[in-house]
Amino acid sequence: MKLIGSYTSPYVRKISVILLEKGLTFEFVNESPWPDESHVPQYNPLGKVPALVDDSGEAWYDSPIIAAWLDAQDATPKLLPEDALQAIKVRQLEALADGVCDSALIIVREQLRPAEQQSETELLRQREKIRRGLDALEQEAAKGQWLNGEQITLADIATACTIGYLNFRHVVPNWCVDRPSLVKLVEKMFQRESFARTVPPAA
Ligand SMILES: N[C@@H](CCC(=O)N[C@@H](CS)C(=O)NCC(=O)O)C(=O)O
Repeated sequence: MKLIGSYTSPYVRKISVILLEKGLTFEFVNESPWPDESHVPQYNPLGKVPALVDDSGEAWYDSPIIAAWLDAQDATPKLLPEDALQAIKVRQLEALADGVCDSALIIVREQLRPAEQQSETELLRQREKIRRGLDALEQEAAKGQWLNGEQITLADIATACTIGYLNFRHVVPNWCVDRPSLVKLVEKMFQRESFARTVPPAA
């Protein structure tokens, strides 16, 4: 299996963590999606990472699909519940965490533009999405040991990757204020070997 991605992408990190948690061996192909000459579109027509190439040569994207595909393989632990409705609940939490990350990425990209071209309205709009998304995750995290009950799931991994990205890019540096359950959850996640091994390189 080959994982096409960059070391700084939170969505790629999510897939690396899943592969490590499941003990699956894979080759990491370091490929930036941004340059014109990027090879990423060979694997994903949308030109985004991650993409996963399986042993038959088929390419899978985007990260929620790759995560579901990996969970459908034999390896354990299972990160989606067997119960179909519970699995949808976990995938919705994954979408929530990924959505917060999407907004963080938009902010980072917007801030790379010359100051006079940046839209304060857009930045505020994305910050509001992040605030509401994190508040919703805090509410879920306050309910139990993990986001979906007593077992770690894809939702916990996606959430910790998103918070890891907020920390890495210093987006909303005060995200932890008044969100004690989320802090507790991600601190627990960051202690796992899979997270320690996928810390993004210093920017
Ligand atoms: N929904 C996608 C998002 C992936 C994504 O946006 N990846 C970024 C890197 S962090 C990317 O490849 N961006 C390139 C682009 O937007 O052209 C997923 O979950 O895989």
